[in-house]
Amino acid sequence: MTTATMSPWSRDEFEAQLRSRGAGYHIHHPFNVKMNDGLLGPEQIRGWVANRFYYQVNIPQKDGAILANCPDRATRRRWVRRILDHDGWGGNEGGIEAWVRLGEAVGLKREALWSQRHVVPGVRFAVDAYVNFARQVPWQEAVCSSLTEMFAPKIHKDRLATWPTHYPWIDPDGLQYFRSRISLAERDVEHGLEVTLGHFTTQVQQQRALDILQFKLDILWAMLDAIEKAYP
Ligand code: AHQ
Repeated sequence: MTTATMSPWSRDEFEAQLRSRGAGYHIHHPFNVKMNDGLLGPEQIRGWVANRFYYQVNIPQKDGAILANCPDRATRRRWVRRILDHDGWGGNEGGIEAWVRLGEAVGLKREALWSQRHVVPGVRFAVDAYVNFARQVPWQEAVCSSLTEMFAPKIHKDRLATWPTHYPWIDPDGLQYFRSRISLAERDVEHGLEVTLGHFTTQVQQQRALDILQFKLDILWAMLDAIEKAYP
């Protein structure tokens, strides 16, 4: 039996298949395990924050690429919230500013983050691959790639639970970004799953969705590989 001749999974089974890929999520990366176990020093934490800032500031451009490729007004009305969540709007400073506050809490200057001088090549390549993917593929495929956030609430909760104990030198106010993402990730995943489960309906398409999710898992994993190597 080839994939082309197999019958597609039901929506529930397809979602279960997507969620099973959580085994490869960067929560399991040795660098993240060390982080949660309190085994990282200040330089390693600062290196991670400065490099992840490059990911954070690129998310709005990734989401803007999805909007640009999406002809459906109802989808765009929902998806646009992601840009505002990061860039902020009105009195809400947004997630990028919250990440700058995280940077200051771990001892990085605002200018050091925005200069991007700490960003290592492997992180830059992985993040740029994500933004370019979103620009070039059908918008539903880019939506599918955001589903690594199915596994994000746990990783944020782990940081909130472990950093105050393991890294008492970090001002707890700096952890606000992690607090803010838990409900936003859950909201985002609800929409992302709705699009993905509705769009990828044949077995071949469902396999494509799993391959897309694996591509994004590899992006997150490769970022930590590069950070781990740069900050031994
Ligand atoms: O802070 C994160 C974030 O805003 C997003 C947006 C989303 C996407 O569109 O791909 N993914 C994502 C993620 C964020 N934080 C990561 C972390 O480990 O703190 C997790 C990451 C994700 O799971 O994709």
